Amino acid sequence: MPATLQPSGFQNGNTPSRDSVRALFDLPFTELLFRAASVHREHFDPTEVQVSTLLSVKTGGCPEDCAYCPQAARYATGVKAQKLMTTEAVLEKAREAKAAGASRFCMGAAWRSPKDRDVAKVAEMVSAVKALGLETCATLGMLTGKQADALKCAGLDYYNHNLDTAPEFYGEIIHTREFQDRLDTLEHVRAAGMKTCCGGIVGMGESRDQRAGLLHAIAGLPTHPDSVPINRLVQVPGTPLNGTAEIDPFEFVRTIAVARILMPRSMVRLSAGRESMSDELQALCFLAGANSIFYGEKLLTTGNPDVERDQALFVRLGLRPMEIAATETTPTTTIHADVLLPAATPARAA
Ligand code: SAM
Ligand code: DTB
Ligand code: SF4
Repeated sequence: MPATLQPSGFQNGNTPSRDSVRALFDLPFTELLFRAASVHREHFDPTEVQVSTLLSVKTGGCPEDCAYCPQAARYATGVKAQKLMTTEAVLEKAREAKAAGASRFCMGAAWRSPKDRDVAKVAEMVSAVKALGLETCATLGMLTGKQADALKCAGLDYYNHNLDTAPEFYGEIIHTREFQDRLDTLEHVRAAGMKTCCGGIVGMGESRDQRAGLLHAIAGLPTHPDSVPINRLVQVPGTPLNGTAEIDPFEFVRTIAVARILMPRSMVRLSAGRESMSDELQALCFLAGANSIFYGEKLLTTGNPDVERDQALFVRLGLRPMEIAATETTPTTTIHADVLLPAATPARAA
């Protein structure tokens, strides 16, 4: 059976060629979706969606030039720079997220790379959030090996660092750090024993071949990332990518489906861009194998669907928030999905 026809997705160390990844993209839409949905069911309960909350703990003023990003200091986007939050202020937000039913709390900072003293402060936040019984995730830019070790010691479960786009398109989007720098940070995170969260952005004017190149690069990492966020570009006035032609929604769903097939055991996160997606498009993404979202009205600086809309969507689609696996946190702190939705919600419209 040719590689592209494997029914069970691809396992770690069995990365298909880039041509095979492209061939998956080129399948008839319904065929691709059927295969992705089948792979999804082999590894997950397709009615469960993991729910993370995101908080910008240090906003704006970033020296990098990522062409999509509202937080780059060089673009006039109206984002007001804010220094690193205090641990107490972060804890307050984490408590709210837990009460709203989130199982993972992700802290983002607009840094190229944190200073050691910044890492010490974030480490304190991580320990405090972890003590609430939440899984912890951070995205702080490039890390040295020692910084990764310090965060791991503090209890950081996941580190998010994206490849963002295909290696050959990368130079059109970011000039202030190399693709290889990203691979190096991911290596430090793996070596420290943390779980990796690594994905990218689509809708930046890349070709289908380049979307295949992004997923080929992510799936070809030494181990598949535990989480794979697929962001649809949020266009922000003032950034160079504002005004880019929007990606065809079916093409976006294809990207989710191919990610699911290539990385069958990873959490595939329907990440930035949901606010402007219809419920029908999101439903197709869940069918294609997405099983994680950011929940709450804000991402880092841009909008996300409001909580009521997401709750209604879960009810309409019969989806349930995934609980933290028993091994991920202390037994007394397992989050129950009922906080987010009424326990016996029927899978039909009200
Ligand atoms: N500064 C750190 C870094 O770049 O690694 C962490 C924060 S950065 C905002 C995290 C990720 O958010 C980026 O790698 C990118 O994939 C995503 N992102 C940023 N702006 C976005 C936008 N306008 N639309 C979609 N995704 C975006
Ligand atoms: C990721 O891949 N997407 C999230 C998270 N990792 C940190 C960030 C999305 C940011 C969208 C733009 C903003 O809100 O500033
Ligand atoms: Fe800075 Fe991260 Fe935004 Fe790039 S994506 S400009 S590194 S905050």
